[in-house]
Amino acid sequence: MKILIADYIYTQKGFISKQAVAFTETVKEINTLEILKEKYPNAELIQTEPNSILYPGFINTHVHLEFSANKTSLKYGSFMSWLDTVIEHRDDLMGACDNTLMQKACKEMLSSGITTFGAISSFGNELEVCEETPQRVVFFNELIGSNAMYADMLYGDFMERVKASQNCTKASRVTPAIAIHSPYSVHPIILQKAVNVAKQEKLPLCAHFLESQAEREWLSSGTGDFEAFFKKYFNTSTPVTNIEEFMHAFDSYPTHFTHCVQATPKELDYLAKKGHSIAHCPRSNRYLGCGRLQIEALKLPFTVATDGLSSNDSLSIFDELRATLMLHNDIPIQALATSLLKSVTSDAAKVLNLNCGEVAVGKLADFAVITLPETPKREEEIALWSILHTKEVSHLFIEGEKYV
Ligand code: MCF
Ligand code: FE
Repeated sequence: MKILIADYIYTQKGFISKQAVAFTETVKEINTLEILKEKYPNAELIQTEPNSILYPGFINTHVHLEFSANKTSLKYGSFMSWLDTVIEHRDDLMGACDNTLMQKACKEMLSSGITTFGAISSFGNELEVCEETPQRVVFFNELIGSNAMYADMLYGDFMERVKASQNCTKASRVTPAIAIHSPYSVHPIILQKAVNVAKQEKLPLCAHFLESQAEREWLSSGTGDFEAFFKKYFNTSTPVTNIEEFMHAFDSYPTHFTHCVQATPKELDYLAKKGHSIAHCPRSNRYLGCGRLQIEALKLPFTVATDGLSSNDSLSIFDELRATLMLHNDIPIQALATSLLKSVTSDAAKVLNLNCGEVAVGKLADFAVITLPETPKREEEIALWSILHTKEVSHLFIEGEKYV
């Protein structure tokens, strides 16, 4: 048993003070230090620095580790130029992305307090790293392939990767999962097969959806920048699906849709009605010229996620939260800070169906302790000060084990 003492604990009821947490792999009790010491006299005491706040470990629901080698290869500014450079540099970037680089990416996430991440995997290259990293990993095997001629082969390869991720060692914290790349890149027949697998085997499911204006135009009318792209690389001139058909493919299974920047209010309402959620990647959207997701109007749960280094400059969840505050400059800042912390803790855990994301009895003891540079003058501002002042966490626990 361990007992952790911090000035504040972030809970569903707000920040509480003068309390400590007793835990093993899970949280056993939250009470005053005196009572906990009396009840668990042999427990190891962990006294954190003054002005520390205990948070549940942060959850980054969407990252592409395989693209960690990108620094200046991919062109930012507009989605289509970015995609062209993905095609151009993909092999080089994959070749340069060895285990050491991906371990560095995991470490960067860990230092910023991320105890769980959703890894979108195109080839399965990062499975070994994800098995070895201390973090909980929801391993999203990506299905991609719009050409009916190759669909069966691509689906076969995809299922092999799904199986490999289902056979991870018990010691690892990997959960197998499925990612549908996007409506423009996945043939509806294999899409439906993959959704059925997710449903039957109860695997978390995600999909990039309505990220760019070009995607919207291609899916609605077969025109725009994607027309030349598909002509050039695939010698086709018609989209394999449309927005409505794609959305309906997920009707019977809650899915985590990434981006949705270009979705209409009606489409967002539809997603909400079907119990789906959104991964909001503000820096990725900004860097790829995709626009701003109107989070103030959402009626469905959303998470804030970094996306990969393919469309970002860091994998720090606090860098992402600070950027989110800047992008949504019309939303009152204190309320926004509070809702963003929820989006990367309890809301994200619900989306990924994990028993973490809250400091509460019975939850997994995944914690991130942050330390403010001085005593917060007003309690209602702790959420904002936490986001603004944190570069690295001061302690981090996963399932009760200390890693930072
Ligand atoms: O989320 C961003 C932007 N949207 C789509 N795909 C990706 C992102 N970052 C990496 N990707 C990957 C995706 O998984 O890039 C490839 C896929 O394997 C693009 S499709 C040619
Ligand atoms: Fe992505």
